[in-house]
Amino acid sequence: MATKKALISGITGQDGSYLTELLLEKNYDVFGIVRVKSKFDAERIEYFKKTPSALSRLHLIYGDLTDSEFIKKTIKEIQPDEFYNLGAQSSIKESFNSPEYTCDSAGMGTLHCLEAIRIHSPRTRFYQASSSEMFGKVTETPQKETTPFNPRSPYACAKVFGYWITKNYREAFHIFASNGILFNHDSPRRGENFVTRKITLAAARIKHGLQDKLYLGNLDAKRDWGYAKEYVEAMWMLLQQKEPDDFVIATGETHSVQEFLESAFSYAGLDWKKYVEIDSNNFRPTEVDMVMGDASKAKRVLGWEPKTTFKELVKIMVDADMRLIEAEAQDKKK
Ligand code: NAP
Ligand code: F7E
Repeated sequence: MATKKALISGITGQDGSYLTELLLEKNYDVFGIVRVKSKFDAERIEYFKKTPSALSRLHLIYGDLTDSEFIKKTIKEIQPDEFYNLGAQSSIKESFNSPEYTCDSAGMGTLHCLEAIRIHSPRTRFYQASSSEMFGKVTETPQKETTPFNPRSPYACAKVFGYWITKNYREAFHIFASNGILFNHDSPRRGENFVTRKITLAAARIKHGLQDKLYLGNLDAKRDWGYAKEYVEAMWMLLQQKEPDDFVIATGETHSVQEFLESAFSYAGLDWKKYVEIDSNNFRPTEVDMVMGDASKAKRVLGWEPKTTFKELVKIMVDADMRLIEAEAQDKKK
């Protein structure tokens, strides 16, 4: 069988790096869209450095989702079997500061991909990185594929557009286009501006005497947190189905930011109350108070279910940041 070609936007992100590993292991040729100014995060490509044969199947293309001509040209040239659209300005807080750019990348960027597929490569299977943030101020719990959307940020509004335009191109043009509605998923590769990583990095730095305080915002918000490495498997599974469809991917548990904080600090041997201060700058104009997903359709149809528990995720992230900060501290001593 010929080697399959996958195109990934957002390859330098948390999910993009795990998905690249998964697809290279499955013998795909992987093409990744990298922003011209972006640095391919060294920490996120350890695997590729250790496996030179995989490196020869990884191709980086410089461009941007907001550039429709670039997306058209890329899809025309590559003719990918699968396209994973993971690129977006993905910070909710930042989306209130840069609403237009957020909508251009996360919303219109999705349309650019679908139009390019429709015109130049209609057999390409398309994965859209939809989000639990679309449920926003939730109208039922747990949230499933039929739960109405009620977005609470420019980011979430853009993702709602991305969701519907994906569904529309599936229905109108018979493109194999599926939405993965993923609830929060984190890992040691999570960006430092997201709350879990901010907490685990702070715990490691405080433990090594490199930080005194951790400034946070709303500790009462609740999220359904899973392990990113497992969530990219679901993305791949979505595109291997007979028919395109939309799936919620979640753990089915919800925990507050404070619970994450307590677990991470106590695992690091610290009392969080001694170090944490609340800074109003970390609050959002409108907040998503609680999400909790029902992934029973994914279990039934895809055979996907989460394996890593909340406590295990906390440990994975704290252990990784302890190693990282320890290595940094050793380097400074040299
Ligand atoms: P992430 O770490 O923030 O990565 C986002 C990626 O998008 C980065 O590679 C970034 O490039 C790229 N990007 C940003 N703007 C772009 C543009 N205009 N053109 C091309 N690429 C652009 O996000 P993630 O956590 O891996 O999430 C992947 C996707 O799933 C995102 O669309 C996110 O919104 C969505 N999602 C995430 C979660 C979650 O809990 N992680 C849950 C649901 C949905 P740079 O490296 O240059 O910044
Ligand atoms: O916030 C609260 C904050 O920024 C989680 C993205 O991947 O998942 C992510 O969005 C909660 C919020 O993630 C701080 O108010 C308190 O209630 O880690 P976060 P998010 O907003 O849930 C969804 C599913 C996506 O789709 C997004 O792309 O934590 N919080 N104090 C804080 N949050 C941050 N960032 N920083 C704080 O200091």
